[in-house]
Amino acid sequence: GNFQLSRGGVVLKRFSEVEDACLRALMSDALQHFVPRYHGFIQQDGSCFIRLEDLMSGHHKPVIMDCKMGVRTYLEEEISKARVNPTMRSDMYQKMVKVDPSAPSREEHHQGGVTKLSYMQWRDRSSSTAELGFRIEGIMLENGSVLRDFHQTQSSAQLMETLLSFTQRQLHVLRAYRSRLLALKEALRESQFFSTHEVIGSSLLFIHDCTQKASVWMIDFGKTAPTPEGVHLHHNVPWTEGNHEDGYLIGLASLTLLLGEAIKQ
Ligand code: 4IP
Ligand code: MN
Repeated sequence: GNFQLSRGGVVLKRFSEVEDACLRALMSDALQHFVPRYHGFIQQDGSCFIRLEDLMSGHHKPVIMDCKMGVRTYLEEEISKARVNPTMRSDMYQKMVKVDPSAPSREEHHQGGVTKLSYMQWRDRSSSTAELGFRIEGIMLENGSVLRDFHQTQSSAQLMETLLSFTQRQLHVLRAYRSRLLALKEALRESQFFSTHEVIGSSLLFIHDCTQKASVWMIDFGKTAPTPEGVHLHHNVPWTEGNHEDGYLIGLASLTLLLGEAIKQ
């Protein structure tokens, strides 16, 4: 998607002011060892790119899974946008009917469009996001092929099946992932960044290969914003409009639990 070519252990990603600010803060935070190294931004061919450590470069034929974290994947401002100035997105309507022709309301069918809010809410409800606090976005296999058809992977049983096939049931991989998540939980507890940011649309990237190496990284901070004055987030309670909660820790707990069960199987 956003990523450009990798050169010398660095990947380029289209510049975002929001993400740049997050990555800067993260480099000296308790989370620094869970985030790819940030090397600042550059101009190239008239566009601006951020330069990130290439997490795949230390791996031979890596296998990768991207899990988008949180109980919602849209910003609260999407709600006011949909109320004040609703823009009908035909591209999102198309994506929706392709997965489930019965998903749009009669009115949305009539308009051939949905608001971004409506689309994102449907995505969150019909995946494991709303209930379990994370969803699988994609998997890249050892041979480089990419699987993206997880739109309706919703139940714990479906997720378990996917986790087992992603790891090919290798115990050392499952264990390494689980301990990395436990370490992340500790780091999140200490993190100044996490206590002051609403983390929306961010992913955990799981990477392993045929050696013993397996790790998890926090990526994608394009919708991660400092919390408003006076708002203190818990990250592990339900979201209601206005409380800015992201449910990040709900997703982390779900993933940790699933890995624990996978280890026992
Ligand atoms: C995408 O939907 C993702 O939610 C994108 O988030 C989001 O970009 C897109 O919104 C939306 O169409 P699918 O994954 O179902 O295709 P992410 O970039 O985190 O994957 P935003 O801009 O919200 O980050 P649009 O408005 O960019 O189309
Ligand atoms: Mn995406």
